[in-house]
Amino acid sequence: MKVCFINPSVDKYSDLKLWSTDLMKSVLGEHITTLPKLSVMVLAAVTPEKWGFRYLDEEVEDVLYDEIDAEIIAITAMTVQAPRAYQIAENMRKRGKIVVMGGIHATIATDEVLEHCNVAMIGMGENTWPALLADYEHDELKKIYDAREYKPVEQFVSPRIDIINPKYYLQFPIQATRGCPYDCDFCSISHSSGKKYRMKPIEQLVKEIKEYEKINKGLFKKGYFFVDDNLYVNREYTKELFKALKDLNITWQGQGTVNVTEDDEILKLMAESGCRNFSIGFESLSDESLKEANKPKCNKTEDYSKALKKLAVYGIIPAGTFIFGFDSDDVSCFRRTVDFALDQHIYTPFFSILTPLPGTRLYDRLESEGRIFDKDWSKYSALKCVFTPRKMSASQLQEGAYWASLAISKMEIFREHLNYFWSHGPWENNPRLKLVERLLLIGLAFKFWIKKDYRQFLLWASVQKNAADFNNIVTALMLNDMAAQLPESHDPSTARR
Ligand code: B12
Ligand code: SF4
Repeated sequence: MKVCFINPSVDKYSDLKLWSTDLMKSVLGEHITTLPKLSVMVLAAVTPEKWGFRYLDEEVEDVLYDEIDAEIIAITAMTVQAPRAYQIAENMRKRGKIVVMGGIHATIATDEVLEHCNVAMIGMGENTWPALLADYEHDELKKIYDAREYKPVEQFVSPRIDIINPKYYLQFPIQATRGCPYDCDFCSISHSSGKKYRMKPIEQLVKEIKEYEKINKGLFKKGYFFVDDNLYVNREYTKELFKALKDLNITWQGQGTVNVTEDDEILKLMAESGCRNFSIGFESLSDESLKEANKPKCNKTEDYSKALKKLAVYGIIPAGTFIFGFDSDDVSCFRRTVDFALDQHIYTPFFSILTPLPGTRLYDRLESEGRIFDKDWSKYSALKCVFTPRKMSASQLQEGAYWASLAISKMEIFREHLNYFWSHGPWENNPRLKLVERLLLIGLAFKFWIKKDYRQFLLWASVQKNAADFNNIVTALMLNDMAAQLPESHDPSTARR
């Protein structure tokens, strides 16, 4: 008996690609993406040994329907992946396979999923997935498996690392905690992870990282990506976690709320533990928008700039997420946010368009007001406007968000930010580039010889005395390349000539 787990691709079917742009493919290779799916690695670990297990990540492989010999096809999907998931499901069902879909979209749109798949899985899969396999063996398959009807998943299952091909991925996913006690209007977390904050025993996480390290060899070690929504909810746990990571000699990136930067002891430990890029969910510069979004009170706009400065002082690249399109946002929000990101040297700001994901309060409110005009889930990527905003038009929102992303992704801007960032170094935890890394930057500059701005940026970085962290330097190229796909756009607050 065999099962094949599929992660449907977003990039292959989208006009705006996250990683696999032509330029990136030409440098990194045809088959590379950010992360493997942690959900699949965890569910592999609770799959009984008698079941053969295959992980097919469509971001890096093709779904060759007739070559898949598994009886059960299990699909994991967030909302933006649902349309592609349904195509795969229908093609598989035509070939007599049992198709099961789980993950956040199956949890919130169960009836829709059942129109395309044999089985929908609601909630966390650690208990429901083995139950489904047992039922299949006894020919007693149900249509819905709802985690709420099983024992609550209190303990963390460690992922099976042997099911992934590390050469496909730029980073490895890790998870220390699950859940977020806050309740932001636009966020799906209460459906996927729940409000209760659960913490993995630190020894278990350390063991998992040591397993990853066995395959993380070579001159350029890959970094880790904490999929935790908020790494700073339980201070004592966070402190112990960072202390434990320190000995592992890894680098990582993660995310959390602004208040983490008020805590110097935690920031110091965070830097020492290998954190190189920390993303803060700023969401908006407007107190009114934050209130509307029910963002936790710890997100105070007056703290933003102090928070960003602190990260740089400790040698952590400041990153942050912003959302455009709240009811109180008018066309001035784009320039205001871009100016802030530039002035405050946010190296990797991520601008998204407010998206009413099904199952959220935001969705219910906009739907009841008749403001959602597009329910093609493939557009629910936070890069397309699917609703009518209050103080601008949908096209202004989309154009403004694109203009903002383009405005912050110019190579000379990344250069200015790095100059500022490196002026705080050198740091003990984030050491200056080694000679071999400098040579590699020069090598990359040759590879990009015809792209003058990349070439100049790489050559410049390679000779800066305090230059540190190879990965963050190269990230600038990726972000610039991603932004380059966006249509030429104008700031909607300025009249067009
Ligand atoms: C990592 C991540 C990503 C990665 C995905 C790549 C990857 N390979 O993982 C990246 C960074 C690319 C990403 C992108 C986006 N993401 Co994202 N992402 C996450 C994040 C932080 C972690 C997911 C994870 O690994 N969790 C840990 C695993 C163990 O848990 P899990 O995935 O929930 O899986 C469990 C259950 O869902 C279930 N399950 C899952 N699949 C299946 C399948 C079967 C068959 C069964 C039985 C059970 C099952 O069992 C698992 C174990 O309990 C989540 C938030 C979160 N904490 O979950 C958001 C999240 C999934 N992302 C979200 C969104 C909206 C996006 C974006 C669309 C928009 C954006 N601005 O972020 C973009 C898409 C852009 C694009 N073009 O791809 C939303 C999804 C909401 C929704 N309704 O779709 C989430 C929930 C965040 C949120 N705050 O709302 N994301
Ligand atoms: S703080 Fe972050 S993870 Fe928590 S509910 Fe708000 S947006 Fe979601």
